[in-house]
Amino acid sequence: MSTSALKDSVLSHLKYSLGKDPEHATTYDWRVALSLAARDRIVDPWFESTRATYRADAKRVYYLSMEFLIGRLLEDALVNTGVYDDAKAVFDDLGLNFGEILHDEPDAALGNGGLGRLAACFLESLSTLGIPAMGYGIRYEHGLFRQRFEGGRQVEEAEDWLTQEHVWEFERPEAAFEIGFGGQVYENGGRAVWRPQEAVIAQAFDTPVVGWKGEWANTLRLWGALPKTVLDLQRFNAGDYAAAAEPEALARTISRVLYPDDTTEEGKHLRLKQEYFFTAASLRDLIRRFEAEHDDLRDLPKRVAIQLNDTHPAIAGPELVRILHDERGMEFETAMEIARGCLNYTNHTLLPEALERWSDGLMGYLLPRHLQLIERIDTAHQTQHPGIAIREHGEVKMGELSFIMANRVNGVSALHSDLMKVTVFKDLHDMHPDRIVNQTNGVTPRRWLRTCNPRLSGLITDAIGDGWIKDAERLSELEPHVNDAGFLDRFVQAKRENKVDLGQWIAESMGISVDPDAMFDVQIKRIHEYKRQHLNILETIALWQEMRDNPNGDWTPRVKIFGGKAAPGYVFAKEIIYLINSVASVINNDPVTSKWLKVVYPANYNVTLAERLIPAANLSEQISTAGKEASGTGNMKFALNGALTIGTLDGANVEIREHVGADNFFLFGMTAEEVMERRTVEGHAWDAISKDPRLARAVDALRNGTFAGGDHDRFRGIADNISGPDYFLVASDFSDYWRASREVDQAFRDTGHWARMAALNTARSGWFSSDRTIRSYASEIWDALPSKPLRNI
Ligand code: DL6
Repeated sequence: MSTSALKDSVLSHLKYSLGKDPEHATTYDWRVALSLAARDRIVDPWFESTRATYRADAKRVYYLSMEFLIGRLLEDALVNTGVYDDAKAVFDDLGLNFGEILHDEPDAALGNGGLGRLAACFLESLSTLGIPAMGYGIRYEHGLFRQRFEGGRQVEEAEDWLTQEHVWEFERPEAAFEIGFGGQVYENGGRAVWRPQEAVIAQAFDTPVVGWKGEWANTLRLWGALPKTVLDLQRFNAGDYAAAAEPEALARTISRVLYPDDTTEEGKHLRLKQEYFFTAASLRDLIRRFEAEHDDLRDLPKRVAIQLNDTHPAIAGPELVRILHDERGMEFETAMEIARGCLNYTNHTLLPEALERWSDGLMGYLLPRHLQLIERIDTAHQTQHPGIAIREHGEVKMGELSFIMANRVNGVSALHSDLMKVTVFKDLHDMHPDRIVNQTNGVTPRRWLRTCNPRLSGLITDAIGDGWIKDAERLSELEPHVNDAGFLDRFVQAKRENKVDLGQWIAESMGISVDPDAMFDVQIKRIHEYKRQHLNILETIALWQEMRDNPNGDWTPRVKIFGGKAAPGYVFAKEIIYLINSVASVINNDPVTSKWLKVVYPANYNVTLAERLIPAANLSEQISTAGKEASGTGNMKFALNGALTIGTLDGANVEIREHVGADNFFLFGMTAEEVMERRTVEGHAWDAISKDPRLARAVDALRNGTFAGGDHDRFRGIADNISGPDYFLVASDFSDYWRASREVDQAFRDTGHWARMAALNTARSGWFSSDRTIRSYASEIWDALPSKPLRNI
């Protein structure tokens, strides 16, 4: 499409969709007009994709996820449909700041972290590969909370992305289902009949997700909760206005907020309602679609693959059995077989506290028929495979339920899948040895290299053409260029310019000046003890202390950058945030060390901030306690963008190291096995501290008020934890982390060698594309084929 056609389209939307003339249009107006013009370009391939799917009678993939952390959509849409340069030209021509317009878009923060972002990458890859698919989730009115720091402490504020029009979605009032809760189960003619006590309407909102080159677009269908009756007119007429509006308020609560917690469950009643709400609506929707084309529900597994993203949609098992058995009159065994033929389950964590369990009481209260069916599923399974129960101690274990109801169960990295087999699902794996398969995570190279890092992606395309964008493993064609001094210079230049941009942003938004030639050392992820941001800050403290001891030393300058939110109820994680900010304010104001060391912690880490930080990183901190991080996906984004990793043998770090080469990765710490062994050593933390004076001094600084204006108690909790129970083995891994960090310092000084290692990370990270992951799900789990690409633009 030509620039002038795009310009006409933008101006036309400005006038006819927004009712504004260019003289009075605000940044918001221009952004919406451009988004609508871009959306117009997606609608035709979207319709065509649907038609092609029907024509081919293709198997469909349904990805059920409580979270889709999609972030901003405009830039992605412009890049994927090939009109980014035209759009920029249009706005240059209009004399408007294109960057400002792109940055006006709010982040759609419909997820907590890795699990939700993975779902977003998967949707994009499904479209790029032309696999007929649909993402199903919840249209939260308030996404993940906004984080602010007040005196260094995290403060949460409601996120309100939907106060502006969400221009990418299409409301579908006709796609609506009644979803019930509570009530009783009756028997009628030998069949169970569930009569819910209350019901809400799940209504669909569709967002097209376009793949690379606009060849295919799938749908993200998010359910919003609406009341069956908007207003209780009798109460209204009686003058009780608040009570009259109650039905609406209660119903809407279901899709009001995203639970801000990715490891523990809170607000259990509402959370279980949310889970059933979107799962039940999605199943009804896909069955309706199936029945529009096919007669026999026994064919469902041939036509439909359902992926359960974690246990959150695990109620899909009993719900599908309920529909087939209770509503359609199939034998229970047949219903089970059909359900199991369609369903697959991805596990994202081995942390016991994150594996969902629902009390029989709550399940029986909200979903009485489902509880009965779960009992029956449990009995049927135990008859064939005695020894493991779905229900235990008055609770339903959703991991076990998901496993038993699934055709395939997958972990998200090789190590994690192996550990699943010997830990959380050991017994079930022994009974069903073929069920667990591994699918190592991936990230879309369109957003996480092509779009977020135009300098580096431009350089790559100049060197090897743009085939890598669709086939990221072709990044390996960069390998010969890694020996070319000219290429390496440009590689270093691209990174440096990204660092200059980030440095400017840090200066403007935080008032901290950083040296773009210092090492940018980044740890961005949710704040959690197992991710060990406190190990990083402890090493920072020890380094600062050594610098002060030796102010004439030849130190390698570092900017330590942190980003991440803590679950609001997770007290220890919030203490870690407070500590990092307190350390930052001391170190950043120390004239002795300020030329070598800075600590930067921008608030409100989100997808957009990740897109800013990752391209500018030299070092990626992946320092979780081995065996605890299921995979990680940030680790892949950093490597793809030419950052070197300092990391433990955890999650996908293991595979990243194998791919980029051990020489291009800074390894430290205990293995998962050593971790388990070390925990059995009494006094392990104290033992580690007594052997490492550096560590002892750093821990002491937490106790003597160095970072708390003399207050000895403020960080005592963290110090006591590190030197006491230290479940995540911060103390025991400290010395080796220190050693590896000093190796990093040395390596960074050899700029030529560092550049080569960084470029090799990019060249060898193509395997971590989510296209590879999705191809593997398609062949090993879903038995779904890509459909033919429709057109080239
Ligand atoms: O699989 C995506 C992502 C992994 O990369 C992370 O390692 C893992 O922590 C994360 N899990 C979650 C929450 N899990 N639960 N429940 O986000 O999944």
